[in-house]
Amino acid sequence: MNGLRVAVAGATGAVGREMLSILSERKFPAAEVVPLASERSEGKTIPYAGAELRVQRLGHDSFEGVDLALFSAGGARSLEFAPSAVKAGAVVVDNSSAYRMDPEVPLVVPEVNAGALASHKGIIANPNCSTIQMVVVLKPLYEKAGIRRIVVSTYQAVSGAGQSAVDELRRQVEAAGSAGGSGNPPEAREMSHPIAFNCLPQIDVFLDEGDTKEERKMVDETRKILGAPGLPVSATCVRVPVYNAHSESVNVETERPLSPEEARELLAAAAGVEVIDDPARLAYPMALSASGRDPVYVGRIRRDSSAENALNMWIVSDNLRKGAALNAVQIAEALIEMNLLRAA
Ligand code: 25A
Ligand code: L14
Repeated sequence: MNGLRVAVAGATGAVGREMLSILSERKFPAAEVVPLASERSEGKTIPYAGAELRVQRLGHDSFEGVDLALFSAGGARSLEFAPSAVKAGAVVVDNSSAYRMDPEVPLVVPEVNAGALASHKGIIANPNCSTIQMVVVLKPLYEKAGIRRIVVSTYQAVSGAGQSAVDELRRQVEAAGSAGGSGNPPEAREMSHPIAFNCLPQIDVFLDEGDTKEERKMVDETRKILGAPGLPVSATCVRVPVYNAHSESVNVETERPLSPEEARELLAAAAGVEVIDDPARLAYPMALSASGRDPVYVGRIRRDSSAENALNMWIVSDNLRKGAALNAVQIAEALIEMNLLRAA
């Protein structure tokens, strides 16, 4: 193979920029990378592998000769433009929620269900960031002991809501600092309420039953990825004033007994997972140390004595990397390895 022609839709966004740097870091076999974004960014340059690439406007005609298209420009753009990319002969890895629950579309975390890629029809969906980091850890426990129920609460960074939300937290923190703590309450634009020095139990929109769409995505996507349609999953998703990396408190009830020691041993051997669990040294996963790194970190693994066969744990990962851009590039690498992606 002489190298692939790779398009990145949404290349100027928080996830898109990460996609470009991960493609280059991992020496992805790209002969050419085409950054696409909205007309706002047309003609600007963006760094890739030590060079500057000129951003082109995303259009239906952007995919001539493209082998692989990574999409991260929001669901509306994926619905509008991914079919054009497929028609032009590209395989699409889509980071939005647009196609995830489509039964024709594989929803893939390579460490968990790479086999699902074999049935793809041109579009592969990249799961929600909070779901990805949870299933990477739960899969080995599921295989060993079965899972009866999952209860998860998330502590999600602002980078998940895009570059504009990162800018908003920075603005609010700086405004509070310059007012000596006694200034006006910070103004909220990107999120429903101020996020600096606050926690917001709302990510994405509210649905009829009182859940948010983010909570619903965690339930539905976990079931689809694990191939466990009826699995009881209960999720509460919270935005916290962290710039990058999502944290999760996970309570899991297994079908068969599983000790914390056994769980630690399984997870120490699992692909993509790093165990940091040494309370005597005050060692546990944290957003600040996970940010900029690839693994899913797990710690605080302990028995929950309030239920039978129950464990508690704390899971942290970089939501822009394993939660989005890295997982998408790993999907593309798996496609190449499985001979499911060929240069046009
Ligand atoms: O539209 P939706 O469905 O509501 O969702 C879109 C939002 O979800 C984010 C995305 O992040 C956006 O906020 N998003 C989507 N999937 C995500 C996921 N899985 C996700 N976030 C996390 N996980 P974003 O704002 O970081 O990136 C948006 C990208 O989409 C491009 N885009 C938007 N509309 C488009 C379009 N592309 C083509 N056609 C359209 N109609 C968008 O390009 C961006 O690449 P852009 O040119 O409109 O925006 C570039 C502007 O972004 C700011 N910016 C981004 N990164 C930086 C930056 N500025 C400085 N430094 C940076 N590092 C600038 O303001 C620039 O002008
Ligand atoms: O479904 O933290 O990929 O706001 C994108 C935004 C996941 C959550 C998705 C956030 C969402 C993310």
